[in-house]
Amino acid sequence: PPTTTAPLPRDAGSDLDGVPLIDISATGPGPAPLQQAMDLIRRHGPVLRRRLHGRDALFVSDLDLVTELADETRFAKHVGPALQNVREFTADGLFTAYNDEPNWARAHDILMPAFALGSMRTYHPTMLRVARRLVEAWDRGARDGRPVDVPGDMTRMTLDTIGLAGFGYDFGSFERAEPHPFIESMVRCLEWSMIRLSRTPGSDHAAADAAFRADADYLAQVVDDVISARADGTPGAGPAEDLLGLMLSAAHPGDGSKLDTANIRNQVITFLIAGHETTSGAMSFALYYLAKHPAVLDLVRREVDALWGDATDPEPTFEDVGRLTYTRQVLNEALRLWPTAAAFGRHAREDTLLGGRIPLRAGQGVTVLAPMLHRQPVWGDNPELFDPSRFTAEAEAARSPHAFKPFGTGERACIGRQFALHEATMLLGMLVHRYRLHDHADYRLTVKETLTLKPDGFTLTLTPRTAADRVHGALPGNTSGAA
Ligand code: HEM
Ligand code: LEH
Repeated sequence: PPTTTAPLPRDAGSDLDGVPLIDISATGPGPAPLQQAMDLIRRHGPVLRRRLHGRDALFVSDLDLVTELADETRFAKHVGPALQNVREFTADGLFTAYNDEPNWARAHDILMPAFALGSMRTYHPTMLRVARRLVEAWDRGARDGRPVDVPGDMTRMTLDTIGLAGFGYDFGSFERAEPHPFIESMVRCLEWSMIRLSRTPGSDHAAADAAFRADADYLAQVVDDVISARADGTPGAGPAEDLLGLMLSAAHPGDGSKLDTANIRNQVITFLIAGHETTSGAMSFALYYLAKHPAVLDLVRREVDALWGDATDPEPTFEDVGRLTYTRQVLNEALRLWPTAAAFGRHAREDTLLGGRIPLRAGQGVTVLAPMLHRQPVWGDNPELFDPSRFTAEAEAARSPHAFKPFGTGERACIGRQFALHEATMLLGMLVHRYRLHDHADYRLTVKETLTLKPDGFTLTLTPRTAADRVHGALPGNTSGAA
């Protein structure tokens, strides 16, 4: 696994509660703060205090402690330093709203039905249409023997999907050689949110902050275009039953209140970002593991071949996606090793002792670091091994539900989970059915952090699969011990 090469700071001593205290002020969090925190936990254990310029942050990956933190009667979501920075451009949108801001519950209650599993049936045709854009682009890559930029193209696909499915807005990402400017600005805003965490007190960041403000203003401007395309009734601006239609028209099921214009804008920015960034990383990691694990790839092939046989252009149905159970296991296993939204904050509702020994004041933040939770002993003695059989129904039923938290926890957990899983499972199935994947560059995983995680510089070459390649009518069979 990738680790940072810089020597790690030593334990600077521990408080009375026995939690190791690590001062990282000498180096700062660097360009990969999440992987640095993973390294600290590997070295010092699954609960530690990280000190940066006199500010202490508690990191937790221990299963029993995470189980406690998931208790909604004692703990709630914490909008910590990272999300406070994101709030500078998403304000009271769902993801960065404080628990007690009225717009959180209002927007949550209005939008929830649009994210229930059944609603995915509505988005399915759009997801398929955009998946086909990616397939066309990859067909051209295959024909020309040109490597495809995996995370770049996954991002093109997920952005076009949330734009069209959520807002009837077409980013047309596959017609652009470079990422859409919205993506470039958004990535810089996320980077700013992350880098800002390592600032030393007293230093001057006026230029970076001005550049950030320009990017944030541009995001807001794109969103105003998206909204006004709808308000003007511009032809092709999309059906009224999508997320934007719901936000513009729906009244709260309880008190009849509606979302105001400023909040709708914050929600659209939030959904355009949240709706694509992490899903594209998840699909990229899944493809990385498939390219590196031929036995697993073979089991996915059997599953998709059993469903779509030799069809050159299968028409995956909504129900088909539910049948791709092993493909879903692969995605879960990729999200175990690299949960693309790697951390979430919790705080105590009242002064309390975590694990009966770690004092926490009401409102004090704790960061749950999912990649290390996902490597705890509950995952067996070889947690670094990629093995989708960890996610059979039986294996899941036998394991604590708190051992796997890629979508966060409680009422502030990810609203887009089903959306992401439907989109990603369908696309992975389609790609494995259509192409042989070649790890032409003998890619070595390096993980880029822009608050979220992505494999950096990952490319593949492709050749079309032929009928002779396909296992006729094969059943997925025994999916255990697949790695
Ligand atoms: C919240 C992960 C896809 C929209 C969250 C949280 C996590 C997460 C961990 C909780 C954050 C916290 O507690 O601070 C992921 C992952 C995804 C994904 C790993 C893909 C693999 C999506 C998609 C959408 C979305 C596709 C929208 C279409 C949101 C929103 C919230 C959220 C709006 C805030 C919910 C609230 O607080 O009410 N996500 N997400 N996410 N996610 Fe996702
Ligand atoms: O701020 C937090 N913790 C630490 C810093 C940490 C970055 C090492 C601190 O200083 O106390 C707690 C919250 C960290 C969250 C970072 C991940 C954000 C991921 C954004 C994903 C948004 N999304 C997309 C789809 N659904 C949600």
